[in-house]
Amino acid sequence: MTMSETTTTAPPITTASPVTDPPREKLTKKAITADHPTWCPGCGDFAVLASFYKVLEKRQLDHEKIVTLAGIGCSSRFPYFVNGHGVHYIHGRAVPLASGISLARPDLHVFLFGGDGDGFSIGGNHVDHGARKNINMTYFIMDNFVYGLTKKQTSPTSPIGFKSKTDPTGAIDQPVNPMKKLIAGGATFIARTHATQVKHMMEMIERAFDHQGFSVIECLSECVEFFPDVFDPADPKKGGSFEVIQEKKWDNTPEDELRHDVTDELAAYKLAQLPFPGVFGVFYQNDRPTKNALEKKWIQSSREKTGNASDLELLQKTFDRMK
Ligand SMILES: Cc1ncc(C[n+]2csc(CCOP(=O)(O)OP(=O)(O)O)c2C)c(N)n1
Ligand code: SF4
Ligand SMILES: [Mg+2]
Repeated sequence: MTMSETTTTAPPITTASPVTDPPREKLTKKAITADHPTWCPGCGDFAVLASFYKVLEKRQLDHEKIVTLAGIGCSSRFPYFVNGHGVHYIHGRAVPLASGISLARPDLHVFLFGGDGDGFSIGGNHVDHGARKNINMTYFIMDNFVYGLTKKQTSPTSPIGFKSKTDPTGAIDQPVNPMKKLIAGGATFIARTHATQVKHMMEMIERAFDHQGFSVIECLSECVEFFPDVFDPADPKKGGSFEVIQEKKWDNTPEDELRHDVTDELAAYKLAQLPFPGVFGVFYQNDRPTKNALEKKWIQSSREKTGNASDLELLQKTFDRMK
């Protein structure tokens, strides 16, 4: 059949009454839950998953726009347990994957999950670049100070003296300070929480989600199998103290002088220097433009220079140049 024949037999275009979308079903925990989590009983990561479900339920995000991504590790099994778009990707490489998705589909909610090894060891370099480029995503790092999945090797956050399969006589290397690394890297939202503090954890997830840019939360999440009780000093139920950062209210009171200005990079650095277990909450937040926004602007201005040529026309021109 020729083109002209097709045109003559095509049905006329009608201007029928507009189709209205059916009302959305409420996003419930049941709808977001996928496989039963395979973590060890008591693992801190369960609380992170429960908090994430609660935030999704509370915020009623469009189900089809939820994307969960991860590298490799116990914590990185996260996307299996969320009913949505998701990828359990390559160890340490989830930030570049998330960056591509975030830049290509800015309408999606890109959530990234992983461990201390995934984020600060093999993926450390990618975290730095995601941070400096300020690519829009919410990155949740479940820090248990150990490689859990591979059964107890020293991780970049393991404290000096930690005995593991790779350091049977005790770790001797200076650990990474996640807050300092993220501040120096250029992340524009940096927070710290604890898996036993569900309310605080949810608040941090919501604030990170609301921030435009590279938002990271470090969450102390106990590996009950290979590094038990290490986070008790920050768990009031186990005799510790969970000290929350008091943020400035800008209310001109003398008390406010002492409160933390989240836009002050040096003040954030000072908080990050505090000895373990340190403090919890938002260390740093900054409204630097995202790569998503800058790239969008650049694409628009580049397209204007071509007289708003279509993708096909641009491709054709490129091929013509190659002839
Ligand atoms: C390229 C590559 N190197 C090493 C591994 C082995 N490996 C898998 S998970 C992991 C570390 C996981 O530790 P972490 O990211 O802290 O996650 P956790 O299991 O503690 O949640 C390692 C070394 C791998 N899968 N791929
Ligand atoms: S090995 Fe540790 S991190 Fe992995 S599931 Fe078990 S308790 Fe959790
Ligand atoms: Mg770990």
